[in-house]
Amino acid sequence: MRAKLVASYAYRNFRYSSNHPLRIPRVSLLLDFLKAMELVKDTEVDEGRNATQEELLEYHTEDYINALREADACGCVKPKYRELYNIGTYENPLSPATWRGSLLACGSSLKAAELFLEGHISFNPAGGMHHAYPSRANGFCFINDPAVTIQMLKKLGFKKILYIDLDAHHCDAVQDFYYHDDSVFVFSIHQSPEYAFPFTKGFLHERGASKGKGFNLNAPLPKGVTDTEFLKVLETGIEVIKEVFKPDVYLLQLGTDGLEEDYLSKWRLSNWGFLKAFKMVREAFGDGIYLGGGGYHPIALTRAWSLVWCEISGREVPTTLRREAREVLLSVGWEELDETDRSYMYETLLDKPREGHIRREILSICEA
Ligand code: V1P
Ligand code: ZN
Repeated sequence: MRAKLVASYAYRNFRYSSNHPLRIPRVSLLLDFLKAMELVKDTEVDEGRNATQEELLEYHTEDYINALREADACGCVKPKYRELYNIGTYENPLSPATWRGSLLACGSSLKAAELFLEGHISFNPAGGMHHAYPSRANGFCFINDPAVTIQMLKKLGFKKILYIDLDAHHCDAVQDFYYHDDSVFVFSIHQSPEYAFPFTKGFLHERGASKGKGFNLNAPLPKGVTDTEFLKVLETGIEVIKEVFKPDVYLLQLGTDGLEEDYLSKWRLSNWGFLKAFKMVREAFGDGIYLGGGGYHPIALTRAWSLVWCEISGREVPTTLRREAREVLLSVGWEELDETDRSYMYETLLDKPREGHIRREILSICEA
């Protein structure tokens, strides 16, 4: 039983507020879908754990962590904290997800790393909150589980840690924290900051500084990216990393917001391309620690993360959906979904590749 899905129904109680893109019950939906598809056994599910204060303080500041805890306890955010810590805002609202949900999501990434070190292949779909700064919430993220986990691995003695981020948004806070560090290589493929959040970071020329020079790699891509372009860039990035870095361990952030159906990005990836990208990373670097990330279309993300789960648990991707699984998806009642256009989502799990020609812009990024 090597594969472990670090996931829990507890997130049902830790939802973001209404109207927020993360209000959707992503983890429970994935669990319900996989169960309905008979793709997961109870023994393969690990409920995760909360991160401890000590673990959080390896990355976050004590004042910030105390403010999150305090806000959760009183159900309110002092204006001073809103200003200082960017919590209680439209993008980073106060809800049970702010502290309790983030604590479990972060502890679950730590648990995924612990399971990995015990010989499992683990996936924490609630992880990958790559925008949270040491003392500032940012881009829906309050606690930076990738960085807290990397800090734990460093403490355990890992000398070369690779972080790959496939989310459609650049991992600004992770990049910043390890920018001067040659023991953590950060590689991100994302929508160019010229047109997408976080707007200020993620440019091609950001290659790390001082000791960390050469250990940060960004691939900022234009709108409309298809599987062909994305995979070409990933292939090039992997080649570049392999020339300079032999990781002892790697973490892979698997945000699904680059999928065509997702309304938070301008990309056009199919879940075939997403799965292929996952396979390419595994082929290059072996098993790793797998984290979720963005993903705002409930059905698209459930299908994509199910493919990841099939891959790590050694299951063949089913060609059709069981009736029970179709009902799980239909019960989502996703208002953005055009049921005629998107009916394929209820029929199969794996889409066809979304191919396109490779634009000159993409080739010049690969050459740079
Ligand atoms: O673009 C912004 C803000 C608006 N300000 C002027 C800047 N925020 C983004 C934040 C995206 C966070 C993504 C998180 C992750 O990387 C990891 C979990 O996926 C944003 C976007 C956007 N398209 O990038 N906010 C929203 N969309 C948004 C949409 C609807 C309701 C609320 C926020
Ligand atoms: Zn994202």
